[in-house]
Amino acid sequence: MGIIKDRFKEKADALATEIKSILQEHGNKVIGEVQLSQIYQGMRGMTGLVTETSLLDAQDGIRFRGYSIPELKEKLPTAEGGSEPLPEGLFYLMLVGELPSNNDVHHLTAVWQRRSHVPNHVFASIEALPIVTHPMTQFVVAVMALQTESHFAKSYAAGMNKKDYWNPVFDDSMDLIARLPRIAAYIYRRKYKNGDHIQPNGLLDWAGNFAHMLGYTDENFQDLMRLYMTIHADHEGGNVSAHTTHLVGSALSDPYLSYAAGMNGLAGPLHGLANQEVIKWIFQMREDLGTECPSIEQITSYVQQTLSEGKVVPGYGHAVLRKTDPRFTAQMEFGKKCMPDDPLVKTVWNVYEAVPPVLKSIGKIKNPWPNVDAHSGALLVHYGMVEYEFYTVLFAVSRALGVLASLCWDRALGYPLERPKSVTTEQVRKWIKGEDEIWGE
Ligand code: NMX
Ligand code: MLT
Repeated sequence: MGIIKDRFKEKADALATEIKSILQEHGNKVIGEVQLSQIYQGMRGMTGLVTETSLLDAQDGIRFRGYSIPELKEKLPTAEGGSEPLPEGLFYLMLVGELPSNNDVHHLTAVWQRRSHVPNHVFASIEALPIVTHPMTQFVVAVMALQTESHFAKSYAAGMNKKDYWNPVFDDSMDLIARLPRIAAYIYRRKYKNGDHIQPNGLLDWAGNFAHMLGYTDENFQDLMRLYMTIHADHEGGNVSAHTTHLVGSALSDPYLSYAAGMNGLAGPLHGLANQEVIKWIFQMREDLGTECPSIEQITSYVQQTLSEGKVVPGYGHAVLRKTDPRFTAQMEFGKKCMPDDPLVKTVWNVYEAVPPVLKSIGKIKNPWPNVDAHSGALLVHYGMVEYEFYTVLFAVSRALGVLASLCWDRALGYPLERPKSVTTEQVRKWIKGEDEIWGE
């Protein structure tokens, strides 16, 4: 681990020095203005955070340290016999800021294998929950139970110089990422496979081993997990899960507490839970229409019905993106390569034809195009993973890579407590009348 930690620290020290001089010279520059509507409407379009790991462009989609998803597929190391990027490589790229060598990736696989032990009390905490408990709730409870292992919490309690915060945060992040596949697989096997658990395979990479512990032996499923874990890992800093992890971490809550908080946000239907909602919605549509492969016309009127009932069309729309999500496209390409005739996957492609014109016709929806969640479930169903309530847990395991790499940067760069100013509508009323001011310090 020493090598990657040392490289990270070297990069972080250099950036900290650069940020200091940027702020000394340009700290007073104005980067934008805030309109009243923005503070009532979810701060859409307001720049208020710095996140190093990735950047989202409304038209082109996500770039991880400058690399698009097609570029990552070309440049990141793959597993032997596989063709999708190894998420270890993406993590290295987000953490260190450079493309990894094959050795770097193998090193990370070995480190995560070594650190993957999950203490028994975590499994006991999961077992204490009724089996009907949603998998995301079981997952967050397990992460909270694992917090007993936090190096940061122990070091802070013992007394630690603030310059050293990054070090135990780094160790906690590595431990947590290493342990999450085991926890997630345990929940899956507990809830859906009669508690018939599968021991880890120490010869496999992080995502391949995760697929194995879930109980899927098809090599294409392992490759799907590598792709899935790579493309869901990060979406710059403002999304609910990344922002929450960063915010809670800014109070010096340790990585277990911070990540668990972020994942409670991912569990919301407008965020990560949308992946289960998409498949639930398509299953319901197929049942209601009495056909496995509804036509584009049938889907169009079903979408109109969904909207008329005051519900969202899951998997469509985005707070920042204004084009088809490249993560959707990457999954569509996987589908075309591995399962071009699958009826559910074809339905997802028909939904892609049907939904945007309907959403465009309403006028108010800023992005009528599909996001990552519109496609993921159908690929999983193809391999037999039909238990859609589990899908957000897969998203959560992947998202750990991005939000924890960012948390390491937050502490290494010495970022302070996050605490924006709020106002009351009473103050807004007075401000409109010119009787009061709205300003920060
Ligand atoms: N279906 C129906 N209505 C929608 C949709 C949609 N897919 N997308 C946006 N709208 C509505 C939205 O609810 C709002 O209505 P109102 O003014 O009545 O409150 C209006 O259109 C304007 O919203 P936008 O400014 O276009 O979108 P916003 O930035 O507020 O929200 C989402 C973004 C992602 C929350 C929204 O598009 C949505 O609810 N999509 C469906 C859920 C989903 O797929 N979420 C997953 C996002 C990706 N992820 O993994 O996190
Ligand atoms: C994400 O991956 O976090 C989602 O697309 C939501 C977002 O970016 O706001």
